Amino acid sequence: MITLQSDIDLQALKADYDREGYVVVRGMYSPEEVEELKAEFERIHDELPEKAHDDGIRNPDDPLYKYPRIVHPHRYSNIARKHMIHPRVREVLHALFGEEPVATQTMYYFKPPGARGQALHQDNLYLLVQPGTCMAAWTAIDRVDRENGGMMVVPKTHTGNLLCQEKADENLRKESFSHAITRVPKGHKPIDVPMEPGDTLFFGGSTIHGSGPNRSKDRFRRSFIGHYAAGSLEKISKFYLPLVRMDGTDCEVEAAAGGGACGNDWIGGLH
Ligand SMILES: O=C(O)CCC(=O)C(=O)O
Repeated sequence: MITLQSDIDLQALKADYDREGYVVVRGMYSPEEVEELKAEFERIHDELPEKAHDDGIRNPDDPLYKYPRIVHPHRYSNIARKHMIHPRVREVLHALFGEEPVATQTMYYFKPPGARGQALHQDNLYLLVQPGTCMAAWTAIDRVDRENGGMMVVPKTHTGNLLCQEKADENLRKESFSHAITRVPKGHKPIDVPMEPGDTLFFGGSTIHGSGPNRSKDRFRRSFIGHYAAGSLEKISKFYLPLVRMDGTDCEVEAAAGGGACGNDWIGGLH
């Protein structure tokens, strides 16, 4: 049982999420918290190059070679862990899941000018949360919009199945570092989600989402991302274990076969 203490209208938020499959909470993280995250990930980038996630990028001229994404920083950074289990994030997730959540993953994307985006996909294809699905809390560290590769979501896809992905062709690979794409179902359309620093976008594990390239000359598109599941989950892909309860303690559930880091090739998902 958690005590609700924020000014967020959780009922309205849940109604929006249930209808659209995503919802944005403005000012979820304070300017000081955003600065703390930014500084911590600059430190990790500068001092702990071994923590870079290997997306197979070997071209030194690729902006993502210089600024690879960071995966699972909550396993060694107290600051990442603290913000993963942020009390306001917990409140919102509790309302959206209808029960106490658990944290499954953190990531940080620097996405410098010129960097490729991540093709449209559904997260639970990788996390394999069962029963139910996962939920992302995607927080803007910079102002994000279409120019610098802000997030896109496809509304009303959250109640759909996990769809087979297609292998990305050469053209798509120029725009996306991930090598597979989920095609937008008939009658649906991706929309941009412009955000200010500290805003958090919540979206479900079936909600189709992704981002285009950062076409700006000089604007990073940094983001801190947490993935979560309802606390009553029974299985998740092994890559995400151990999970973290919202009081900061680790917990284990059964490992589901397959899955892996979002954006990595997952052969089981490629048809
Ligand atoms: O930040 C992005 O461009 C994509 C992030 C994403 O797809 C995710 O967090 O699941």
